[in-house]
Amino acid sequence: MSLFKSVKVINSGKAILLSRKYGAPLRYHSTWLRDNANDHKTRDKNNGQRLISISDIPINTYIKSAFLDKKGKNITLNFLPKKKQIKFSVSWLEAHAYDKKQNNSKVWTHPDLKIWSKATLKRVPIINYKSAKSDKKLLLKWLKSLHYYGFAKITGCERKSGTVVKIAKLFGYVRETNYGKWFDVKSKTSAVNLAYTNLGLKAHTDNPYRNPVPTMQILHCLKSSIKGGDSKVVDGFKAALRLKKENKNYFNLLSKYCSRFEFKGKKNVHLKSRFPMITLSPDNELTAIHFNNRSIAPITDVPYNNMPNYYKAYRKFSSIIDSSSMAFTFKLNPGECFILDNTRVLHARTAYSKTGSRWLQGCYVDKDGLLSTISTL
Ligand code: NM2
Ligand code: OGA
Ligand code: ZN
Repeated sequence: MSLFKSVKVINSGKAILLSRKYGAPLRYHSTWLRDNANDHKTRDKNNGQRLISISDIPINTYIKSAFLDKKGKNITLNFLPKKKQIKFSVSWLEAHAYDKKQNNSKVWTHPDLKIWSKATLKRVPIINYKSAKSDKKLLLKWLKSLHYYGFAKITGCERKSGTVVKIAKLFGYVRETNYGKWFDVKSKTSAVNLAYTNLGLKAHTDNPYRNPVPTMQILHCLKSSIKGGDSKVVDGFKAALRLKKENKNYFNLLSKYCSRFEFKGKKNVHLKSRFPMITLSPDNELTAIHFNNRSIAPITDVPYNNMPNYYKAYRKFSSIIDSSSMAFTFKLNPGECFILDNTRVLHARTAYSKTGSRWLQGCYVDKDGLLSTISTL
């Protein structure tokens, strides 16, 4: 039985009205409908890409007549002045409806994001490397959790150099940077980056001095026989929401004004960027956190009168991020790795002893690959 009752041409052919058995009727404009035709003259039959452009659609496009088939599943539309017949499945139209109250659910990130703190992160999404390779269903479930929590672990990885690239290939493509396709995180003398020492690193997002920033990071442990070097992750969105709740003015300052970030490598590397520490979409949804005390450059985008309060806001945000109620703490053992959404989840490590050895390998991957893998698995 059909859930669609009728289709009617309205507004002198400038739109149609689709009546449904359940839910309010839906309207669609003639130009929108013409643009979204799915015939072989509008879209290539091999790759589905659009063959027409907006200039191919007459400005005065209108619908002369509209019919719903007997089963109530498809409609046929006749367009003029450029004669054209287009069929739509009503379920496709319903899935792409825009004639509705714009709800406030997340559209930039994902409505199912799980915002967490130490107390609410019940279980870390975890998978065994072998199962991730062999069980597509398990892999999909884990990748979705990685997306929703912005953090996940893998156990049972090979303790071999370069394994981090194989891990990246589970869901995406390595993003090469000045640090290489992948990099060793080891204590070195005259290190180009503080990450390559045995110092502690406060919670940070990686490479905020790069635009675009790498959106995911993988860190894989090969050796760990030192004292210290414990790992910590913090949900930056949770921290931003806490700041908003505790001091709206501080939240506004950190999202309105850009901070500056900079990194100078040994040769041929000088990266600079500007981002708000708390980045919002034009419709005020949290989309990214940029936070890294080691790479903040002189901040010059805040007007003189606001600078004292901006620094108070920065201090407050930093203290929320560092508060023990926020962090999930763990020890990364050889053969384990963790993956982060670097636009959201901050990571930290405690300082470690000079005796013993510690060897991690890391690489960057972009999140679009993760989302595409989730969509297609
Ligand atoms: N490393 C590990 O963003 C940063 O500077 C953190 C990045 C050197 C690639 C360290
Ligand atoms: C890094 C980093 C953490 C660690 O390399 O970016 O944050 O545990 N390392 O060494
Ligand atoms: Zn880092």
